[in-house]
Amino acid sequence: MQQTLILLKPDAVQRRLVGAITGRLEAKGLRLVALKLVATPHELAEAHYAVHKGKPFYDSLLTFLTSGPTVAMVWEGREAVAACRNLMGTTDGAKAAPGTVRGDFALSVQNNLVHGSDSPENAATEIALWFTPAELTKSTPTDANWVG
Ligand code: D4T
Repeated sequence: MQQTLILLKPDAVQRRLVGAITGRLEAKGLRLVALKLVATPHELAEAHYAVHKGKPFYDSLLTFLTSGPTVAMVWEGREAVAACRNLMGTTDGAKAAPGTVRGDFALSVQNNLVHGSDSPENAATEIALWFTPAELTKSTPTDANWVG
């Protein structure tokens, strides 16, 4: 089953939107595999956003991600990567579609509340950055026949 890394960034925690955002992922039918609240070390933020190194917004992005606790989660389900990206909405909160997390709760590009892996390959890399194998639970959801 496909897995994805979801981060509720420091703005989501500070704005007390953890429950609202997590509730949407649960309601969709995704299964929670791992969850923790992280005071993100600078090196972890650098590794997570390595693809953006050198871009004008890189330094401020790292400052933002290390500015307060982040909720790190792994979610699992059919097409979990695409399903989460669709629920999140596009990067710029001002332009994200209503009904998405960013469309409903964000106005900023940087402070856009949530990160979701953009491919199964990147999900595997990112999950390994944020979690040890022992932190990833395995279970069979009791509603599997209903959710698919
Ligand atoms: P993440 O990676 O956080 O899920 O966001 P996206 O996949 O939607 O967007 P992204 O990788 O292009 O950007 C990563 C992160 O950088 C911030 N950002 C982005 C920013 O501060 N200024 C910018 O101009 C851009 C393009 C927002 C998300």
